[in-house]
Amino acid sequence: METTLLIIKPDGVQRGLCGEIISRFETKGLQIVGMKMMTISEEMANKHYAAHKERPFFAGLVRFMTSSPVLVMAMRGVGAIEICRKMMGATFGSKAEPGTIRGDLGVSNSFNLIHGSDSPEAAETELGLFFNDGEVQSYELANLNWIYDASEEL
Ligand code: D4T
Repeated sequence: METTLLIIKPDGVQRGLCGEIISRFETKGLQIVGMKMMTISEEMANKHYAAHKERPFFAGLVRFMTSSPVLVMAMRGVGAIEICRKMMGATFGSKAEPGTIRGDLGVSNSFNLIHGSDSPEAAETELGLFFNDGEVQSYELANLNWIYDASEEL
Protein backbone atom coordinates (compact mmCIF):
# COMPACT_ATOMS: atom_id res chain seq x y z
CA MET A 1 0.00 0.00 0.00
CA GLU A 2 1.13 3.53 -0.81
CA THR A 3 -0.21 6.80 0.48
CA THR A 4 -0.06 9.92 -1.65
CA LEU A 5 -0.74 13.59 -1.01
CA LEU A 6 -3.37 15.27 -3.18
CA ILE A 7 -4.42 18.91 -3.10
CA ILE A 8 -7.58 20.20 -4.76
CA LYS A 9 -6.25 23.63 -5.66
CA PRO A 10 -8.07 26.95 -5.13
CA ASP A 11 -9.68 26.82 -8.60
CA GLY A 12 -11.14 23.36 -7.89
CA VAL A 13 -12.63 24.51 -4.58
CA GLN A 14 -13.96 27.78 -6.02
CA ARG A 15 -15.50 26.05 -9.04
CA GLY A 16 -17.33 23.55 -6.85
CA LEU A 17 -15.45 20.57 -8.23
CA CYS A 18 -14.37 18.95 -4.93
CA GLY A 19 -17.18 16.36 -4.98
CA GLU A 20 -16.53 15.44 -8.62
CA ILE A 21 -12.80 15.07 -8.06
CA ILE A 22 -13.06 13.13 -4.78
CA SER A 23 -15.66 10.86 -6.34
CA ARG A 24 -13.26 9.82 -9.10
CA PHE A 25 -10.71 8.58 -6.57
CA GLU A 26 -13.32 6.85 -4.42
CA THR A 27 -14.94 5.05 -7.32
CA LYS A 28 -11.52 3.98 -8.58
CA GLY A 29 -11.12 2.06 -5.32
CA LEU A 30 -8.67 4.30 -3.51
CA GLN A 31 -9.06 4.89 0.21
CA ILE A 32 -9.33 8.38 1.69
CA VAL A 33 -7.19 8.34 4.83
CA GLY A 34 -6.86 12.06 5.45
CA MET A 35 -8.72 15.20 4.42
CA LYS A 36 -8.78 18.82 5.52
CA MET A 37 -9.55 22.25 4.18
CA MET A 38 -6.90 24.84 4.75
CA THR A 39 -5.48 28.05 3.39
CA ILE A 40 -1.87 27.47 2.44
CA SER A 41 0.55 30.01 3.88
CA GLU A 42 3.19 31.63 1.73
CA GLU A 43 5.86 29.80 3.74
CA MET A 44 4.20 26.44 3.10
CA ALA A 45 3.74 27.14 -0.63
CA ASN A 46 7.39 28.13 -0.88
CA LYS A 47 8.41 24.87 0.76
CA HIS A 48 6.04 22.72 -1.27
CA TYR A 49 7.14 24.17 -4.60
CA ALA A 50 10.81 24.73 -3.64
CA ALA A 51 11.94 22.75 -6.70
CA HIS A 52 10.41 25.45 -8.92
CA LYS A 53 11.95 28.43 -7.08
CA GLU A 54 13.97 29.63 -10.06
CA ARG A 55 11.20 29.13 -12.65
CA PRO A 56 9.48 32.21 -14.13
CA PHE A 57 6.04 30.97 -13.04
CA PHE A 58 7.03 30.46 -9.38
CA ALA A 59 5.72 33.77 -7.98
CA GLY A 60 2.38 33.35 -9.74
CA LEU A 61 2.14 29.75 -8.58
CA VAL A 62 2.66 30.73 -4.93
CA ARG A 63 0.16 33.59 -5.31
CA PHE A 64 -2.41 31.19 -6.79
CA MET A 65 -1.92 28.43 -4.21
CA THR A 66 -2.31 30.89 -1.31
CA SER A 67 -5.20 32.86 -2.83
CA SER A 68 -8.12 30.79 -1.47
CA PRO A 69 -8.68 27.60 0.52
CA VAL A 70 -7.61 24.20 -0.78
CA LEU A 71 -8.67 20.65 0.11
CA VAL A 72 -5.75 18.49 1.15
CA MET A 73 -6.13 14.71 1.01
CA ALA A 74 -4.14 11.61 1.84
CA MET A 75 -5.14 8.82 -0.55
CA ARG A 76 -4.11 5.19 -0.09
CA GLY A 77 -3.97 2.16 -2.35
CA VAL A 78 -1.67 -0.25 -4.13
CA GLY A 79 0.31 1.91 -6.57
CA ALA A 80 -1.66 4.98 -5.45
CA ILE A 81 1.01 7.51 -6.44
CA GLU A 82 1.13 6.53 -10.11
CA ILE A 83 -2.59 5.84 -10.32
CA CYS A 84 -3.44 9.31 -9.00
CA ARG A 85 -0.93 11.02 -11.32
CA LYS A 86 -2.48 9.21 -14.30
CA MET A 87 -5.97 10.17 -13.19
CA MET A 88 -4.89 13.82 -12.87
CA GLY A 89 -3.54 13.99 -16.41
CA ALA A 90 -0.82 16.18 -17.91
CA THR A 91 0.15 19.39 -16.11
CA PHE A 92 -1.56 21.79 -18.52
CA GLY A 93 -5.34 21.61 -18.75
CA SER A 94 -5.11 22.55 -22.43
CA LYS A 95 -2.99 19.46 -23.14
CA ALA A 96 -4.37 16.90 -20.69
CA GLU A 97 -6.13 13.89 -22.19
CA PRO A 98 -9.91 13.55 -21.99
CA GLY A 99 -10.80 11.09 -19.24
CA THR A 100 -8.37 12.70 -16.82
CA ILE A 101 -9.32 15.25 -14.17
CA ARG A 102 -7.40 18.08 -15.82
CA GLY A 103 -8.44 16.96 -19.30
CA ASP A 104 -12.14 16.82 -18.46
CA LEU A 105 -12.53 19.71 -16.06
CA GLY A 106 -10.23 22.55 -17.08
CA VAL A 107 -8.47 24.41 -19.86
CA SER A 108 -5.98 26.56 -17.96
CA ASN A 109 -2.29 25.76 -17.71
CA SER A 110 -1.65 27.39 -14.34
CA PHE A 111 -5.07 26.84 -12.72
CA ASN A 112 -4.79 23.07 -13.11
CA LEU A 113 -7.13 21.93 -10.34
CA ILE A 114 -5.10 19.33 -8.51
CA HIS A 115 -1.69 18.46 -7.17
CA GLY A 116 -0.46 14.92 -6.59
CA SER A 117 2.87 13.66 -5.26
CA ASP A 118 5.06 12.39 -8.09
CA SER A 119 7.24 9.85 -6.22
CA PRO A 120 7.32 7.90 -2.95
CA GLU A 121 9.92 10.35 -1.61
CA ALA A 122 7.79 13.35 -2.54
CA ALA A 123 4.71 11.71 -1.01
CA GLU A 124 6.48 11.19 2.30
CA THR A 125 7.77 14.76 2.42
CA GLU A 126 4.46 16.30 1.33
CA LEU A 127 2.33 14.20 3.71
CA GLY A 128 4.65 15.40 6.49
CA LEU A 129 4.27 19.01 5.38
CA PHE A 130 0.47 19.07 5.16
CA PHE A 131 -0.62 16.60 7.86
CA ASN A 132 0.27 16.62 11.55
CA ASP A 133 0.86 13.44 13.53
CA GLY A 134 -2.38 11.51 13.97
CA GLU A 135 -4.26 13.25 11.14
CA VAL A 136 -3.75 10.44 8.63
CA GLN A 137 -6.00 7.53 9.56
CA SER A 138 -5.45 3.78 9.45
CA TYR A 139 -8.62 1.77 9.04
CA GLU A 140 -9.69 -1.35 7.23
CA LEU A 141 -11.87 -0.84 4.18
CA ALA A 142 -14.91 -3.09 4.52
CA ASN A 143 -14.92 -3.90 0.80
CA LEU A 144 -11.17 -4.33 0.37
CA ASN A 145 -11.57 -7.94 -0.74
CA TRP A 146 -13.77 -6.75 -3.61
CA ILE A 147 -11.40 -4.01 -4.71
CA TYR A 148 -8.29 -6.21 -4.84
CA ASP A 149 -7.95 -9.83 -5.80
CA ALA A 150 -6.01 -10.90 -2.72
CA SER A 151 -4.28 -13.70 -4.60
CA GLU A 152 -2.68 -11.21 -7.01
CA GLU A 153 -2.22 -7.64 -5.86
CA LEU A 154 -1.65 -7.75 -2.13
P1 D4T B 1 1.74 19.86 -9.43
O1 D4T B 1 3.15 19.87 -8.87
O2 D4T B 1 0.97 21.05 -9.03
O3 D4T B 1 1.07 18.57 -9.10
O4 D4T B 1 1.82 19.86 -10.99
P2 D4T B 1 2.67 18.93 -11.93
O5 D4T B 1 3.56 18.01 -11.14
O6 D4T B 1 1.75 18.29 -12.91
O7 D4T B 1 3.55 19.98 -12.69
P3 D4T B 1 4.86 20.76 -12.24
O8 D4T B 1 5.37 20.25 -10.93
O9 D4T B 1 5.78 20.80 -13.42
O10 D4T B 1 4.31 22.25 -12.02
C1 D4T B 1 3.84 22.70 -10.77
C2 D4T B 1 2.73 23.70 -10.99
O11 D4T B 1 3.22 24.87 -11.63
C3 D4T B 1 2.28 25.32 -12.60
N1 D4T B 1 3.02 25.65 -13.83
C4 D4T B 1 3.87 24.73 -14.33
C5 D4T B 1 2.80 26.86 -14.43
O12 D4T B 1 2.01 27.70 -13.95
N2 D4T B 1 3.49 27.14 -15.58
C6 D4T B 1 4.36 26.26 -16.13
O13 D4T B 1 4.99 26.56 -17.18
C7 D4T B 1 4.57 24.99 -15.48
C8 D4T B 1 5.53 23.96 -16.05
C9 D4T B 1 1.35 24.21 -12.74
C10 D4T B 1 1.66 23.24 -11.87
